[in-house]
Amino acid sequence: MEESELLESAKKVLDGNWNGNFTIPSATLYPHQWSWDSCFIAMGNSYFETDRSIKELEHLFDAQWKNGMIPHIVFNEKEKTYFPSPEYYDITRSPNAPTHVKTSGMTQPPVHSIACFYIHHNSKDKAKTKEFLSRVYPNLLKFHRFLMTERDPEKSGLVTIFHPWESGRDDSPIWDDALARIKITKMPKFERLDIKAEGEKSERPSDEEYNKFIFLVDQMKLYNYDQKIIYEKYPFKIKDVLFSSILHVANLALLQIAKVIGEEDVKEISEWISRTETNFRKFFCAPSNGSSDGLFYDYDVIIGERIMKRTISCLLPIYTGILSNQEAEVIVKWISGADFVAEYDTIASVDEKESDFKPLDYWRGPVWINTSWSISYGLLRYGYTDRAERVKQGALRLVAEHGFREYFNPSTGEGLGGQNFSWTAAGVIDMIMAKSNPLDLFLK
Ligand code: 9WN
Repeated sequence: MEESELLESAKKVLDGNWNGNFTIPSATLYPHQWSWDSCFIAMGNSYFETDRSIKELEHLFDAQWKNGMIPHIVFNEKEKTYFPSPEYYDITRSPNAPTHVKTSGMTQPPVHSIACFYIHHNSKDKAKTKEFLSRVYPNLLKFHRFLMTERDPEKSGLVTIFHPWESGRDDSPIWDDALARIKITKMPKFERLDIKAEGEKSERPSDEEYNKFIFLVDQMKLYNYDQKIIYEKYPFKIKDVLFSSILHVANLALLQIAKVIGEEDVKEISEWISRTETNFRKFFCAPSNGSSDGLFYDYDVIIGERIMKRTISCLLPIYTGILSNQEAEVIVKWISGADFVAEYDTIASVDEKESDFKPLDYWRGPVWINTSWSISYGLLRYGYTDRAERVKQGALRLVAEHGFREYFNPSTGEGLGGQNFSWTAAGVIDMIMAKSNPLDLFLK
């Protein structure tokens, strides 16, 4: 398929999933608005549909909680095919929850400031998008502050997540041991709807994982979504490399937004940035006593240990600009070696040598476009132009040959999960349209 044809097909996917207020991730599986999906979607739309990308994000920000949390799902109340439903989340228990709209009670990776800056950078009407940035700056600042305080009482500059769904990588093997430690005291009654929709049941999280997912939601409800109480009593608390890496870039993007709108008081943001830079290795790297493999691992706050599972998150810090050239080189070796390389030089979500690797199972092996897309920009940033181009061209080929699918078999390229998947389309648009490395806009 020609590049121009692929671009037109990608635009059609986003048009088809737009419902007038926001873009759904995919028609059968995900009929509501998802937070980080909408950010990627807005980035794709920023080249041709400025108004739509603004509307998309403002719809999301309208559902922001009083404590600054941007929820991971904003529900379309007409849609009844997704579980957990708004009734199940029952956010009315929290005084922080919005009352005019139904949302989930947790959050997702903070791509928002990056997406907002993208919209302005790619727009033809800078006056309009400057106004948009002025409008949303308080939302963004409040969200980052929520993550840097409520989700980081240690002041490490690294974010603690309360649920695998907050990571955006639901059934990654990273969570296995932490979930195994959780004893379900009261089994929630529910019916899974995700396995009734499109896709094979074997590609989705197992029932055992799903029971824990719902039990954790029940625990959040038990504590009325009070972040301080949850931090004290909750059984699942993990400082996540991918989440924290994205927040670092988002903080740098927020500084750029402040510059555009003439906001001079950015001390707080600069302080967050230096906290992250100071502690990133302390929490996420194994001590460099010869046993370190140079990768970055999530940190389990409850047991005070790193989670030594080789997944795509271990590589993602190349996207942050925090790494030295030597550290980046180690990551590049992993990306170019046999372990993570998937069909057409894209990157698998789990190292194929890990015992938990499963090529068809969601975040346990398949290739996802958003992570390969982000890593290709990280590679470019550190001067690995050839490898970056291979990852990018590979991702485009994967989609051209196997469709706008949710994820892909790393060994065969076969498309899996939802069809006409929005962020896959958005990634394709951006990878075709970006004139230079977008990370250069933010990173020093
Ligand atoms: C739970 C919508 C979302 C993505 C996540 C992906 C998946 C939801 C689910 O779909 O998660 O939030 O029901 O499986 O893991 O990254 O945002 O596309």
